[in-house]
Order: sequence, then structure tokens, then C-alpha cells
Amino acid sequence: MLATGAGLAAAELVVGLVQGSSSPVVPVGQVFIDRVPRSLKNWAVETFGTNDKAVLVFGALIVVFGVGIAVGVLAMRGARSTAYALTGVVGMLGAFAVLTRPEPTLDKLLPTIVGTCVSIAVLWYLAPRPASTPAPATSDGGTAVVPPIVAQPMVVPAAQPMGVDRRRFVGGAIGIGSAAVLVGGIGRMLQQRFEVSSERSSIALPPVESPVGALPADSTLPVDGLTPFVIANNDFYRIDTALVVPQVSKESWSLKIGGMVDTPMEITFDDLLARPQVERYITLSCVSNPVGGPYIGNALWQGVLLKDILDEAGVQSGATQVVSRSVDGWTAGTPTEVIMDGRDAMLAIAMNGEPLPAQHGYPVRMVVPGLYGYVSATKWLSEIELTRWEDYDAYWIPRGWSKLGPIKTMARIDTPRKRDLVGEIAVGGVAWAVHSGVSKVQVRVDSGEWVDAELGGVPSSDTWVQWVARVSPEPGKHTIEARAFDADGVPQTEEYAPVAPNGAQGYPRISVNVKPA
Ligand SMILES: Nc1nc2c(c(=O)[nH]1)N[C@H]1C(S)=C(S)[C@@H](COP(=O)(O)O)O[C@H]1N2
Ligand SMILES: [Mo]
Repeated sequence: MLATGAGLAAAELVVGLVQGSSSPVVPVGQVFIDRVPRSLKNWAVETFGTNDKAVLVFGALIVVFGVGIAVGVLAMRGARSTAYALTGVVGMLGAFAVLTRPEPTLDKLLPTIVGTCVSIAVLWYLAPRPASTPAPATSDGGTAVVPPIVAQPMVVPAAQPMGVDRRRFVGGAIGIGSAAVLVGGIGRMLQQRFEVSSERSSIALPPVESPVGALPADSTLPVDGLTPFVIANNDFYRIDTALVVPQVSKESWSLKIGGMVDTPMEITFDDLLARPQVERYITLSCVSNPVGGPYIGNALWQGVLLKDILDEAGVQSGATQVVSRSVDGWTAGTPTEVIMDGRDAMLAIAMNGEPLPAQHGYPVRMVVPGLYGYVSATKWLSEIELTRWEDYDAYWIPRGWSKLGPIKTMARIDTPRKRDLVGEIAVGGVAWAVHSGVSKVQVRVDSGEWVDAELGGVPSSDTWVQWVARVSPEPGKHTIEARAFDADGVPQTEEYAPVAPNGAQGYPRISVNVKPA
């Protein structure tokens, strides 16, 4: 465990010294994320929610330390070459994972190589080796020979006693352990140099051409327990496959636009700031949001309309799919006609009046009203390629999700949260039919008559809406359901469907127990 810990710590130090390099733990976890079957991924998300990544890293560390223990046992039993070899194999697996990531370069391998060497060196230093001379007695009178169980050699001939100087071992262990903690900590501190937080806070956002202005006063209804109309950046759900948040400097950032276009382009961050800016409230939803789930949010996005840029590049006929790629290789495929149909599909640089947070795609991401994130909302955007549906499948498609991902019309019940209630109940929540707009929300008790809810105000049809309905069921246990209608009066689908392959459906439902007054 010491050898493993020291190796990981050394790797962290190198990551802190060499910009763009990566600790092997991250790509190993990333390869795992990219390869897990959908059922396991869904189980992890359902069980751990957005803590799934922390759980994965924890699991990976348990595995790595488990192997470390096996290596240690081998080394203590005298099978030192096997122990070195196994460490080397683990290092090579790490290196292999690093090389599978986008843009593999040799300096990205450096932490893995250094970490593996340090691990082997610690093993070499701490593990007992064949005692050529009798081991010296220690000052407290005990012998410095390993206890019999440990001394049973597995690989070396049994006649050779293994020597381990206990004092040297304990001293070495304490020294190496403390050095590892220190080195790992310094490495982590140095890594902060590469974070974008300081350059991000120094950006002055350019003014927008026509500000959206104040929200309608009734966009927030006076009902306890409702979700705020605008979700603050820190509370906004985060869904992506990135095990560590990519730190992409605006200085090195550029967006390549190519494929089936007349004029391939490359745009810098400053180019983007110099273009006409728009700002729009847009509700973003994840296809993995279950009925009643939390993976949806509404924010004010600022950026440049994607249509204008694609018009400049000149989209060729037949280019039915816009593939957007992020710096970490993730891709989304969006219908060209949706981006070009006049809605406010944009390259966003700001969220709720601030430059994009790193977690939400700094420096530039896509936002397309009406489509689930997995087919449109590429964060840490690096490339846009015009292509055809039959020529390319984006990240989630081979993993069993639909090529097209329009957001399904849906209501969510956010209040009441308590089960036991008395008297009249204010049932409320949010509802969305993104880009169409919600025309009506209804509530019913125990499959009775549908009752119209009061709707809050909205700045556009691209956002969710708050709603509240008041019902007074008799004392006893009841089920309350809700449903939303889009602008054409089409209600959300009643029939239940799970999130895969194209988004959950069904009525949201709560159970309440009304007590006599
Ligand atoms: N680079 C990258 N962008 C991505 C993803 C990703 O995994 N990688 N996930 C997408 C998905 S599935 C969703 S729902 C939205 C979520 O955006 P948010 O984390 O800002 O809420 O980002 C999209 N953009
Ligand atoms: Mo998503």
C-alpha cells in the first residue's frame, strides 16, 4: 500500500508540474465510463445520482490498492521480481488508458511512468531481500528476521532466509508515507495553477444587443417549496462523462468548423466576444431525467447565434447532422434543420451573467432550445463538423440512445414534500414543453376530474413555467398526479416509459395522507 500510495503521490506531483499531463487514475476511470454497459451505467446513476463519479474514483482506488496489497504480499514472501513485474503491468495498463484519450502525447504519460518507477523503487527499498549475511540483531534484543509465516518463500528457494530489518522497515515506512502525503499534497496544490478559475473571473462579458430585461413578475409564484424560476449556477444540475472537469484556457481555445461547409472556419474566443451577443432564458434537460427527476434547469445564457456562424461557413446541401465535439472527445449529433430553423441555438459563453463555470463548459458550450443535452449541449466545445446522419454516430448513440432527442413535454410536482397534510393542499411545481411552450397544467386526485392549475409567467416558450393548483381531498390517503400540455394543446404522454432510449414519460405522482382538521 505504501508503494502504491507513493506511486500515486509522485504521479500527482508530475501532473502538477507538467501542464496537460494526467494521473493514470483519471483515464482508467474514463475508459471504464466509456465502456460500461448501459444497464450498469443506469444503475450507477440511479443509485448514486451525480455522486457516481466520486464513487467510481473511490472504487478505482480500492482496486489499485487491492492490487498493491497483492504486490506487497508477493514481495514480502520473496517473489520480488513478480512484484516488480505486476507493478509494471499495472503501470502499463494505466499508460494504455492514457493513450486511448483524445490527443495522446508523451508528456501525458509522464505521471504514469514516474509513478510506476517510484512504486517499484519503494518495493525495492522496503521488501525483504535474500539475506547474504545474517541479519543483525536489533537493539531491543529481538531478531530482525521476518516471522516464519512471512518468511515462507514462494518463488525463491526455501533454503534462503529472507532478511528484513524491522527498524529500517518501520523508519522507511513512516518516512515514505509522510513523503507521499506531502508530495501528493504539493502536487494537488500545483495543479491549481492549471485551473481556469482566475482567468474566468477576469473576463469582461461584452454587452448584448437587446437585453431580455426583467422577468415577468409572476414567473415566480408565491408558493412555498417551488423550484426557483432561474437556477443559480452552483445549484444547476451537472451531467457529463468527464471524470475531472476539463480546464480549457480561453487563450488556447478555438472552434474549428468543417466538414460539409463551403468555407471551413476557425474561431477564437476573442472572435466570439466581438460578434453580436444575444441573451436568452433557456431550459436545459437531460434525457436521463426520470419523471419527477432533478436533471433539468433553467438559466440565462449569453452567446452568439449558431445559425449566423453556420451561414457564414455555408452549409452544403445534404449536411443533415451537426456533430459537435468537446476537448475530451465527447460528441453530440444535432439536426442541422433544428439549429437553422430560427430558434436561439447558440454558442454560449455565459450563464446567469457570469462566464460559464468550468463544470458547465467553460469557455464555450452549445445550447439548443428544445433538445436534450446529449444531442445538443456540448460543453468545452472544440469542433463542429457538418455531416450526414448515416455517416456518424455521436457518443451516446452506439450506447443505445436515440439519434433524435426532442425534450418531452412534462410536469414535475415539487410541493408538497410532506406526506401528512391537513386541509387544502397547494400542489405546485414546474412544467416544460421546451420551444413550444406550456399552454396548460392540470392536476387530479385519485384519477378523478382534472383541475386546471394556475400558471406563472414566462419570458419565452423556451423555458419551464411554475404552476400551482389547490385541491381539498377528504381525510385519508390519496394519489395526486399532474400533466402538462404544449402550445398546441397536446398533453404529455400518460403511458410510462423509462429514460432510455429517448426520455422518460408518464404522469408525475405523489402520495399524501390527509389528516382530519
Ligand atoms: N463535453 C461534454 N458535453 C456534454 C456532456 C458530456 O458528457 N460531455 N453531457 C451532455 C448532457 S447528457 C447534458 S444533459 C448536458 C448537461 O449540461 P450541464 O452539466 O451544464 O447541466 O451537457 C451535455 N454536454
Ligand atoms: Mo444528459
